Amino acid sequence: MRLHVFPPSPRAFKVLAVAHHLGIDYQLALCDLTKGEQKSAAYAALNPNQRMPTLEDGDFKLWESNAIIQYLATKKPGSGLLPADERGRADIARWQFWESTTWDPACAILVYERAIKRFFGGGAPDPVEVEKGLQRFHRAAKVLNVHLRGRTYVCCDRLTIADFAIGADLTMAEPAQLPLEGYGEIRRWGEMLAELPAWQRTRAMQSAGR
Ligand SMILES: N[C@@H](CCC(=O)N[C@@H](CS)C(=O)NCC(=O)O)C(=O)O
Repeated sequence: MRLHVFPPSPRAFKVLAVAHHLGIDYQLALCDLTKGEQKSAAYAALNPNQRMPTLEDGDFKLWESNAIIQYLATKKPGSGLLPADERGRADIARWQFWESTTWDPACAILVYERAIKRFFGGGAPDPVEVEKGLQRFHRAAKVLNVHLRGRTYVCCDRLTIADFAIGADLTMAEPAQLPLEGYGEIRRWGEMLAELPAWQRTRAMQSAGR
């Protein structure tokens, strides 16, 4: 299996951390966004969106980080990261969809404006965009914070791919200055995730850029 990723990105983090947690043997294919490698013809043949991450497993190609982590979890059904019961699966799907439609886009505005833009020569953060990001962030964070009250994990009373999906954005909390002060439940849950060996291994790759 090959994982085409740019390790500094939270979307790559999500995929790599799940692969590490499951002990999946993979080959890392660096898709260096700073060099525009996602735009090469070879990469576009794998993922026509010209975005990372992408998984290749033999002749099977899969993009969208949430689909990739579902696929990885199905490889190790005994892990419990994707429980078999229908309500558990629906609950996980709900939170993965929420992550890709609501949480990740909110975090991504702040990540881009405050942490990434300058590396791509985009200049200083745009205050209008930052304000938009903050409003979206608070709206989403309130939902997650209330949900986590009295729960250790997002779904199913156990660690699942939903924790990895949503938690991945917290790895950018510092550089993006995600305003987590008022969200004690999210912070508590994020600290628990940060203790996972797979999380720590992936954080090291994220910092090293590979
Ligand atoms: N919804 C997609 C988002 C993928 C995505 O936007 N990836 C970004 C990096 S985090 C990318 O490859 N950007 C390169 C570009 O837009 O040129 C997923 O979760 O896989």
